[in-house]
Amino acid sequence: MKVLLINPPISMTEDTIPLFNSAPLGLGYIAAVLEKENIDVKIIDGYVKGLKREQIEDAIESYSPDIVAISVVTPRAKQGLEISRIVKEKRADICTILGGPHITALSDEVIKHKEVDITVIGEGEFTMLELVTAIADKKDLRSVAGIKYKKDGEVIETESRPLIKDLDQIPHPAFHLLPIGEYNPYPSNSKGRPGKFANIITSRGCPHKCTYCDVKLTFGRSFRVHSPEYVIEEIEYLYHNYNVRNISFRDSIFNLRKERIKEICALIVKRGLDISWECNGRVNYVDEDLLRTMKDAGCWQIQYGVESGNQEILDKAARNTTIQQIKDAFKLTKKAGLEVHGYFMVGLPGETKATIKDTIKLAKLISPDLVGFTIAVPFPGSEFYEWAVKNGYLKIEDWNSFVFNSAIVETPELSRQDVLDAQKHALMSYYLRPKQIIKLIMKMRTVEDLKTNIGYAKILLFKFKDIYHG
Ligand code: B12
Ligand code: SF4
Repeated sequence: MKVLLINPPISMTEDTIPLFNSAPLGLGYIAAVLEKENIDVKIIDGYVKGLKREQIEDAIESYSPDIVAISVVTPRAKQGLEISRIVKEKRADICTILGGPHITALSDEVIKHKEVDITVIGEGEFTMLELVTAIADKKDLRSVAGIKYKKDGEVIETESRPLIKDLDQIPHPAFHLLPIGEYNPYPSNSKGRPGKFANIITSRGCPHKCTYCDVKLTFGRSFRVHSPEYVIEEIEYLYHNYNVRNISFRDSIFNLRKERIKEICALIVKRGLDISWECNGRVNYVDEDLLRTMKDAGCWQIQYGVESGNQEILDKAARNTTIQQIKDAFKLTKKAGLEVHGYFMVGLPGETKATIKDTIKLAKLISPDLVGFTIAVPFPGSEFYEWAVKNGYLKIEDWNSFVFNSAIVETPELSRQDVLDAQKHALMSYYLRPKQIIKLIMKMRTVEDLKTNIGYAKILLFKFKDIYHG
């Protein structure tokens, strides 16, 4: 059995290499599980390579797989289906399997497409292994939990698959099948080390209930972790085999369990790993002791989801954070000598022009080193999506538009144009302040930094849409 795993590109026809990118770890884990059982597997990252239709066709032709399995996030739903169609046009006997966050949310809708044979709901590692084995042995698929498939024109849903209890039983992602060296979330990072970049995940699931979030569908509400030893083994592997010196921890909440993070930090120091790293953090799990330990172990930046500067909007979104916690976290993080990246949103339920002003005001007050003002996207499966559909507020239903720089929701308080204008205004008024410009200039250490900042400035002033491209 030959299995081809594909991460779809942004567009099948245009040049679209994303500005920021990271490795598709979901496919990396699936490939590792299959390889462990001696199954022939290959990954094509069409996203980072900006592959077009012809290149994908060539890849299918030259590898000649028995199964093509595609990873689908909502804005890549059309591309996922198009790749399935290409596969079926080439060879109707190739089995097409779709998985990923969008499929987990809307498997019923996707399985109806004739070019799709199987949809996978939730975590894909062991489902894929069982599926490939069952297909190879020509067994009935009914025994494979967590899928929908078609038999004699009828859609069959199997029993649901429980979440993977012990994450350490999953082998490390198959990094050797990915183009490590082509990934980078930041074109340049003055705190970075010379060497390559890689993203890793140390936990799955989140106990919080933010109404715009769909992560619960795939990973559930229980927080499951890899052991610190597993995490260090992965970093050491990347360090010694790929010269990786810059790590991005992409967990939804990296800092949820303080003692665990301290253990990971202690191991980084003990093993003499000279790395620079950054992570996603949540403002309500921060303290000085933890931040200092992180800094001593090579952390240079924390990215916090602030979302709104208005307490009512935060409460409506069930963020379970307060404005005071946000202010404290930013203060403490800066005090510990770390850079802070603040993610803000415009257009959450209840948003008005006045609440957007509160958000811009808070951004200027807490003054992150980098800010992102994204437009809130109602991903299928989230309460935000249900709210938008129920009230008739979802104005655009083209999946390609479910990206953070596209306004698809309109409420009586805010038109789509209001949301777009607010996002642009927020970014401009944040960055184009003398204080912020001086701060950026002061931080520049290398010619690379200068080039990057000129690039950002050009984008900000002339090609705004490219900031959240992808
Ligand atoms: C790191 C990250 C990125 C990175 C890398 C993404 C990548 N290539 O994997 C970057 C920065 C590039 C990125 C970009 C974007 N991202 Co992103 N990202 C994440 C993040 C934080 C972690 C991803 C990760 O590694 N997860 C761990 C792995 C193990 O999980 P996984 O990828 O979901 O895969 C598992 C299952 O989904 C399933 N599965 C996945 N693919 C397949 C395929 C098959 C065949 C099968 C059987 C199973 C399967 O099995 C996997 C293993 O269990 C997630 C949030 C999260 N906690 O997951 C958001 C998330 C995936 N991103 C999201 C979005 C929206 C985007 C963007 C569209 C943002 C934008 N610009 O508008 C782009 C699209 C990128 C693309 N591929 O086209 C959304 C997707 C929501 C949705 N319903 O589609 C998420 C869930 C966050 C959120 N709720 O907002 N992202
Ligand atoms: S947005 Fe973050 S904190 Fe909120 S539920 Fe999703 S993963 Fe958890």
